[in-house]
Amino acid sequence: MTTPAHPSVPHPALAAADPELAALVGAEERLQSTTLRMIASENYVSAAVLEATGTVLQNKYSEGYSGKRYYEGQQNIDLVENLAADRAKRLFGVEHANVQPYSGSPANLAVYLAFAEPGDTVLGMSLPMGGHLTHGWGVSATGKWFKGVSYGVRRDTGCTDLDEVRDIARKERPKIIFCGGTAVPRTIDFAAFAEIAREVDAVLVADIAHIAGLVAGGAHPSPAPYADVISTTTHKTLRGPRGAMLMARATRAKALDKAVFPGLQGGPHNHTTAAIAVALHEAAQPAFRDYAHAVVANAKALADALLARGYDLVSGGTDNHLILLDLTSRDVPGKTAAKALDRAGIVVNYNTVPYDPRKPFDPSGMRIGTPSLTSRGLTPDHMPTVADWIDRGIRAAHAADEETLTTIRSEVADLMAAYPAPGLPVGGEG
Ligand code: DSN
Repeated sequence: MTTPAHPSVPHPALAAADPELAALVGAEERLQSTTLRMIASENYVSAAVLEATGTVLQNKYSEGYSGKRYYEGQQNIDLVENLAADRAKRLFGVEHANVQPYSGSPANLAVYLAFAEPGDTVLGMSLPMGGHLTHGWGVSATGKWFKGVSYGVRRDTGCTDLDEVRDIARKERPKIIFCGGTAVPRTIDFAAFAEIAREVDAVLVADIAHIAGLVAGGAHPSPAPYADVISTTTHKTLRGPRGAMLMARATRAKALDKAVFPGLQGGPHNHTTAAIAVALHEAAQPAFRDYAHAVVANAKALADALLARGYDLVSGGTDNHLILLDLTSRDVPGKTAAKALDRAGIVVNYNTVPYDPRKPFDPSGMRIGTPSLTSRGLTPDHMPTVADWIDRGIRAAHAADEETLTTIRSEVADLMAAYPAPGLPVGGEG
């Protein structure tokens, strides 16, 4: 048995047992603490969520569902899973919640297993237009084993044309229709999608992975009255651990549960289930509603500040937590800009823009999100400063001006020091 390290060390047992790994964790804590994290799908979990992921629930196998397990010793695990599922049902206003999917892709795969046969047609938003791989895109198993057909956005508006979706659905008669995606800056019209799905007798899946926290906090309309299935990850705007949930009306419950287990997965990750329960509890508090609205207010303020600096935004702005910047007119590829901003302490991802003339691995755009910085307490008043940093960073990328990037990095770190990140040692003293 090794002697525990000094208790002021953030992870004493880890530091004692594996200093090499502990040093990497510390470095990541410092990175997350000192940078402006603007990847739209990321966030900071609370210390409580973080603690739940590190509990002894990690040690337990629990194939099956509460009350119907294939292993004994589930006295506590059943209650944990019930708590998470009940909280999900209450928060999202749904009849059934399965909290076992390991993450978003397995959750979506379970929907296929539940409601389609290999070779059936599925309709989703095209990946380069803002969709997700698992919505039937060709390189994904969902596009290889099913016939994926897609809708996009209009060239003139940057928004989805629901008449076009209806036309494709009438022609292709998909078994499943996905709405939602990874780079959709505008409100999703769940009612309109539901009407189309009903007309062609398709199962409507609302993939709200990106906006689940906004839905929970009342900052985006809910799909609950309209979608047959709601699929979501738990770690984006919802601010939970890396995991996923499938929610549905009671009539769809059996098929979904069977698809998750035993169809696709083995034992659920009970420590993750526990952390999901904590995150759902946090998301049910009044403060989370404020958070969700603040995420959107920050994104809108940032969009306005970028527009004022002459940038092109897909769809002209945002209704939610993300902005899709089209850098075509700036003559800086998205990847070059994103890598320069990374050196400036601003972490984003390069992204395709609709009708992108460039390749996905070197596209024309950048995706920018406000969930993480809002979790640190930044407000719309900070967004002109953030827009200035992004603008200066992009100009510096164009001019290969490393000095400016270094200057921005220290300005960013100064601001971040005043807004400690949830769940991290203060000041990133990893
Ligand atoms: N990786 C997620 C995102 O960034 O949107 C999608 O799976």
